[in-house]
Amino acid sequence: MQPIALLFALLCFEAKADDGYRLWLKYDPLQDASKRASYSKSINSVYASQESSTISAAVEELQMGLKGLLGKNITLVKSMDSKRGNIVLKIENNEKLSEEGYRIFSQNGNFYISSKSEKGLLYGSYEFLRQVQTLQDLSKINIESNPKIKLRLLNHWDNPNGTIERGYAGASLWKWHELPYVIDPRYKDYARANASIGINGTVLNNVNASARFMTAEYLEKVEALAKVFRPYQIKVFLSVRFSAPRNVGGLPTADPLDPQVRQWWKDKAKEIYSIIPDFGGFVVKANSEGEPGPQDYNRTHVDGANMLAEALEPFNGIVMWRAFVYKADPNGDRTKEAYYEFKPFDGQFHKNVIVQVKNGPLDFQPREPFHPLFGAMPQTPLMMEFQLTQEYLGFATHLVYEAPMFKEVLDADTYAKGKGSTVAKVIDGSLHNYRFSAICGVANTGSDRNWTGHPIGQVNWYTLGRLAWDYSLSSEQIAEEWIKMTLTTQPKAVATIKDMMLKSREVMVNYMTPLGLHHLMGEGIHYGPQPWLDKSGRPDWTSTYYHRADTIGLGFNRSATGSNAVGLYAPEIQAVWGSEENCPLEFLLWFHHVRWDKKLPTGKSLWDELCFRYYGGAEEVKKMQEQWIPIKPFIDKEIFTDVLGRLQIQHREAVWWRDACVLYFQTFSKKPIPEPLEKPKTTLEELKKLVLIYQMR
Ligand code: BDP
Repeated sequence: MQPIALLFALLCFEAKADDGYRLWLKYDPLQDASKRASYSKSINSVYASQESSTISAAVEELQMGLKGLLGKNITLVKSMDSKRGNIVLKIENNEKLSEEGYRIFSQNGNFYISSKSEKGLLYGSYEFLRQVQTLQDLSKINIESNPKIKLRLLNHWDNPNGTIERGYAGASLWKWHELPYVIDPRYKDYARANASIGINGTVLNNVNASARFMTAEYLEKVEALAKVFRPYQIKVFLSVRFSAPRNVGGLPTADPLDPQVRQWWKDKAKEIYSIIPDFGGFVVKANSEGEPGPQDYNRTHVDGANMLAEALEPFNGIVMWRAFVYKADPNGDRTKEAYYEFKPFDGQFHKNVIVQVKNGPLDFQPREPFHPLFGAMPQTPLMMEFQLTQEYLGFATHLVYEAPMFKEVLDADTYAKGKGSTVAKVIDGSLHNYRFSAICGVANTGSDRNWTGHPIGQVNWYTLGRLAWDYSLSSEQIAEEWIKMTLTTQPKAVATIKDMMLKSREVMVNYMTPLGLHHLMGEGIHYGPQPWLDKSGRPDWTSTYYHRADTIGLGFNRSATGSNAVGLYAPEIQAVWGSEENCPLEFLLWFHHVRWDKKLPTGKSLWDELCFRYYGGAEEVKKMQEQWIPIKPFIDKEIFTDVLGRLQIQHREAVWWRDACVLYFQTFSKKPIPEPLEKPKTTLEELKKLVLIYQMR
């Protein structure tokens, strides 16, 4: 080869390096040659018994995916090819399937994807591709699958100016200033990615909402996105600003009992549906963290939610009313407030209202007990809000696989109707026979080429969809699927990456907030340690409010002798969490103020255990770095280097967390760091300055 040609070839090769854009829909040729040959032999064409834009999307994906994976053109045939090897998309009645469910099976040398509706055909097609991507045996394939939760949503905290609240992967995906005229091809890829994991709705804008989204100008833009998402069965929703009738409607009030206000929302709903006929509905953050709401007019959450619900009802829209509310009370306990505010309203919400509850009673911490509202509102559909974006989990620089955290909450038992009344059964509607079921994740996507900043952050988006569809999937299975589809199918590399991912959340808990500690993050930014923070805009935004360290011990007493937040849970739970002796160590300091010298079941004193956890967490990150290095030959170079760099930052910062917390809590415990742990190389004073630098504008 001529040198110039060689250089060109090299450049082309370089250009092909994986930038992560294709997510888990990568469709590179399968590395396993024998599997590839066997799939190629058994798949020739695709045949669809009906036509629709959704079915076309499914066919297009199957053709594109299989072409990439198998290196073979899969033709769309107008009648079943007698040569066999057809993938047949077929609408048929099957009483075991819900509207979105599907069945995949093989018969007489053909593969069938069947469903009651085009929706199931779409989801089944992605499942078929997943089977190939993860090298499953197709010869006897027989899968029947129905989603466990009806509405499976992403919540984008995106602002009209392109910024994202708590977004760490670039700017907003939505280019509002270009819409509706310019349609970024990325919108379609976003829809494909979501459909592939069963996500069927997206809330486009921040819960701290701009009233601008209620203007005709913005509704046209929203419709432009809805149009792209429609074939992929993704409905759009908007967060609304409660004061919109005043802000953009020219009314003097937004009082939900004012007839003019009520009419304004009715007219607005009519206008929205005339532009976006399949619009999903509203999300509302009201009277929370300074946002406007019905209480501004001495009305209640029910008054506000029901007004909007009545406006949307004729069009089958729904209202997702958030329960994330808390008053600034230095003597109170923030973790109890939403319960007190909402529980009395059980049964009073209009039939198309669903109350959206964060997984824990505080705010997306690395570990929280489940929210006490789950199980406590049998007559009001409750939905789950998880946070995919890593606001309190080290942004996009720390590797944290969130599935174990989500599953811990979903699997938790509320005992609302006796043993086995899990949070999952509350939110899938089965426990209380709710009219709706829904789950959402605050998106971690942005304009970064790889969508999520951290290449492994993609898995958290993937996880939300997979768990929303079927929360009985294990963290392990979800990790394995994602790794094989996204990074590598080489067995040793898969096992190593999976191991890193599965432990990552616990590792983070250990170096940030072990033993039930919470909210020790830097003020406002929520990054880096600031356990000494004792003054802020509100008392419950400080760290000292939460950890309550003193010379006697550490932790927030939420037992019956303290705030009694534990009293909001079922008696079976109170008996465990409410007793310092029985409380599992992961929630110990969440519920109890424990003496420094208290001997724990591990055999260590609280102080020693705390130190060992902080040091152990930081040490584990170092091990993760060491584990990552040998997998280099098996994954893309660009992704390898990117993750390695992030692991280096994560290790530095895990040490930062460790040192800051241990040195600070030591000023109360007055005890030495136990042997053989090495003393931090920095001083507390130096560390205090560091977080301030992070907070500088
Ligand atoms: C907090 C975030 C804040 C959000 C709020 C919410 O710090 O930016 O607006 O949650 O969920 O965690 O409304």
